[in-house]
Amino acid sequence: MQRPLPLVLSNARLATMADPVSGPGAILIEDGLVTWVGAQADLPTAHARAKQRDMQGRLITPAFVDCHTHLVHGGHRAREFEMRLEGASYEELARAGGGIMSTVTATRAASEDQLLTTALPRLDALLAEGVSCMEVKSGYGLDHDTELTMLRVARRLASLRPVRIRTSFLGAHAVPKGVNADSYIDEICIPALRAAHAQGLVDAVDGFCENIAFTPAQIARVLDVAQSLGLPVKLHAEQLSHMGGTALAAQFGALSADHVEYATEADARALAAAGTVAVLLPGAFYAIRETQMPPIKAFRAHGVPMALATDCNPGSSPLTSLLLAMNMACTLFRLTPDEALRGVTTHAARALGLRDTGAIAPGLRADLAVWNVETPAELAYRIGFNPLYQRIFGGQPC
Ligand code: DI6
Ligand code: FE
Repeated sequence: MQRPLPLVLSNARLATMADPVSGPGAILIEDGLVTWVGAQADLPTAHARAKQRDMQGRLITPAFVDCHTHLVHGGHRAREFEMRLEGASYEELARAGGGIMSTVTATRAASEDQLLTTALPRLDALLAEGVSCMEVKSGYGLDHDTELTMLRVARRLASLRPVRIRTSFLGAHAVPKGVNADSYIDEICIPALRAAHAQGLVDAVDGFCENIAFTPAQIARVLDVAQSLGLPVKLHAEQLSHMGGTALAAQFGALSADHVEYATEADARALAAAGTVAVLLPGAFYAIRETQMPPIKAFRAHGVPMALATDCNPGSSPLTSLLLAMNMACTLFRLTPDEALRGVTTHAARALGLRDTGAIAPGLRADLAVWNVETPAELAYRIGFNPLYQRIFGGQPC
């Protein structure tokens, strides 16, 4: 195969998330990687003859990373949306057998191809906003075969679109009806995890530590197995109540603790010490009309990196826009637009354990987003408007 020629993106504004570049900037791309970035005037003359594309002053950021999604699932829950508007709470619906379990029924009933076909428009919506990499969880199968099917579908998405997919096994998402939670963990969840791992389907292991799902002790059994398999872990922690999931995540050196509305100052300290990212999911906060704010000030004070994601799922966050998640994080959680941008780039990559993306720097993948905006803050400021000019994936404009 012919090697693509080196490409220079010139005359751009740059939000690198690494070394700042002021004034018109340039990026040199070779073999899918960024090999030089800096002020236009400093571009080494050796590269001045490479193919140039004038960005006409547009803003270039790292491509976005959506580090928490349940993109693959059967059906929808519009009826539950109506019931919540009539006064039912998310927790009440879950306890009455709706919620996650209703999506489990729909996911089990769908074929592998149907799951793929219905996930694609959601994926396309994210790509249209400059996403280059995303995480996709299982967790709506809760049986051996359907959990593996979901992960296979997630892998197949990356062969159909220019995107990187990281999978998380979320067998410990809900307790199936009529099953004892401990038996479910030992007899279904852990064997399914081992089988999925043996088939190369798992990049990380997740769990839902919550009063409507699993206790820290039950989740710890799954995380022990993950560790023995050499897999990184992450957790849905402190979303609806304080259960100790954040401390557990820190204890396991998790990549991330996600939701964390009910996390405390002590939890923030533990995350900081463990180097665990706090993933904020303002779409879920908004959709279930949560009022408990994640402890943003404590995260800042203790230097906990904050990522932002869509939590795209059919129940608590039917959201397929990272731009809107950024706006919500600023308006609802009082993040600064800079924090929001870092949250969908550098910190999101870190929440997935990826070191080769999430910033624009020599040696990193040339996964970039080119925007028709003047300043980075404009990305978080608009509501429901997509200013993407072009997405660049592994050096290829697409
Ligand atoms: N927390 C969430 O927000 C999603 N899963 C979880 O553990 C929601 C899942 C759903 O409602 O279908
Ligand atoms: Fe989630």
